[in-house]
Amino acid sequence: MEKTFLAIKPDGIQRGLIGKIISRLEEKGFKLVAMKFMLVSNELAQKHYGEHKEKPFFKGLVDFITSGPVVAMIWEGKDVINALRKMMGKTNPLEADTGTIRGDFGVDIGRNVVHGSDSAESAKREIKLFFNESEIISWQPEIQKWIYE
Ligand code: DAT
Ligand code: MG
Repeated sequence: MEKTFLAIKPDGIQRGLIGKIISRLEEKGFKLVAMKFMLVSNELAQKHYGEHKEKPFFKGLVDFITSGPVVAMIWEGKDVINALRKMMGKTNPLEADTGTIRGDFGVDIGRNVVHGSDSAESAKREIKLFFNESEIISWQPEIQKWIYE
């Protein structure tokens, strides 16, 4: 089973979307294994978005992600990295399909509600940036046998 990192950004928190977003992932059948409500420090934001350091939107992105609380989570399941990227939708919410989180809840690219790891490598890196090993819970949902064959 794969793990991925998903964060509800400050716009999602301010707009009261925490419950709706988490519900979609629970209803899909993925398993929550870590979660915290937290402020992202400038240092953590710079590391997290390191790949975009040279981009013109980098400063705005760091200012935004540090502007208020986020919900940081780890989700586990079959092909979960790719599946959550699909459930999030394209980066620009106006291009994201209806039925996706960004497609249903967002308008502007700089207010696109969620972050999700885009590969196995970034999932590993981002999980390590946001969580200690002891914060990741190994548990067996009773419903699992009705989700996986
Ligand atoms: P994603 O969040 O879909 O993985 P990304 O990694 O390319 O997208 O970019 C990270 C975040 O940076 C994205 O969620 C919103 C912001 N961003 C990306 N491209 C942008 C642009 N052209 N203008 C403003 N913000 C942008
Ligand atoms: Mg990305």
